[in-house]
Amino acid sequence: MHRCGSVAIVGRPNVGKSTLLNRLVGQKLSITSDRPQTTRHRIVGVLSRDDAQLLFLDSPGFQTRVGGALNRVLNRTALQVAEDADVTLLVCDAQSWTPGDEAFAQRLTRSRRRLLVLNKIDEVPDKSRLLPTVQRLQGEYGFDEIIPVSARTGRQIDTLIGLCVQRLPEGPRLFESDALTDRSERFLAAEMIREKLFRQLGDELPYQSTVEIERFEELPSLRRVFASVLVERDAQKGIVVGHGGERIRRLSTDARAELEKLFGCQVYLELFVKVKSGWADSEASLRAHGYE
Ligand SMILES: Nc1nc2c(ncn2[C@@H]2O[C@H](COP(=O)(O)OP(=O)(O)OP(=O)(O)O)[C@@H](O)[C@H]2O)c(=O)[nH]1
Ligand SMILES: [Mg+2]
Repeated sequence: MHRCGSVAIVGRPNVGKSTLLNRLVGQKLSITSDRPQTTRHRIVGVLSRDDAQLLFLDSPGFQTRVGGALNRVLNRTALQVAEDADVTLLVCDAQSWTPGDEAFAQRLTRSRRRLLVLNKIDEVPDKSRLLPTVQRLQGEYGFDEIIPVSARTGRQIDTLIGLCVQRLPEGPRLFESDALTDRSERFLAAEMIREKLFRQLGDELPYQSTVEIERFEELPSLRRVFASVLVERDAQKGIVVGHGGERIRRLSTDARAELEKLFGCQVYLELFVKVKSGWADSEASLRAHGYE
């Protein structure tokens, strides 16, 4: 028998959803950082085994603290991912169940086969401390299963995969068995550059900064990538460029290394910084920039 289906990975920002996706498929596909809402798009990670094909769906962190069009679109994507999937993994931080987790869990009533994933157990020295939380949440929300894992170390990841497989419908695979994702190299390139931007600039970076690929050339053993970092105001341009261009050079070097690993070939990368204000102010404009 062969099973195939989708597994949504949802939860509030920063709990480790994207790190978990990467661990589940064994390949860095989705970008990660300490900044909330690092993930902005639904992204599929494919795991093919002899008995099953799992389509893991990473999603933006759900939060109601920040307003605006971008946040609205991100929250909608998160809810949609959770509703459409065969199995839903609600991820939280094993250290604490917060009002943010609570708010999101209450909106998941329509999702099928909900499992609660307590992530980051590598940070919990005394695992027995988790027990009361597990019992309370089980009682309140009736999760199918509650499973503690560490996306960082890989602890319990195989068990989690097993629990997902059991819950998938029977069916043939939907992707080739060597496929990794539904996203193009061009999309992944923009994402990896955005990851370096988020990681290196941290709180200095305005919420709405993004990366756009201007040109992407695929040659036999080389990719040529021309990309722009979009910022809202002139003053922010300087922050990204850095003193004597030092920052943007480092961004470019780090992003290029990441892309060479991902594509398995040489990458030529040219990065620019552009001021484009208001691109994230309306849902129409967000759609034009690839947001669903
Ligand atoms: N110690 C520890 N840290 C983790 C683990 N998983 C993720 N992290 C860290 O938690 C931070 C957030 O991880 P992400 O995977 O980007 O979290 P996310 O839920 O995808 O965040 P958003 O996309 O912003 O919603 C990063 O600094 C990760 O390295 C884990 O199992 N253990
Ligand atoms: Mg993420």
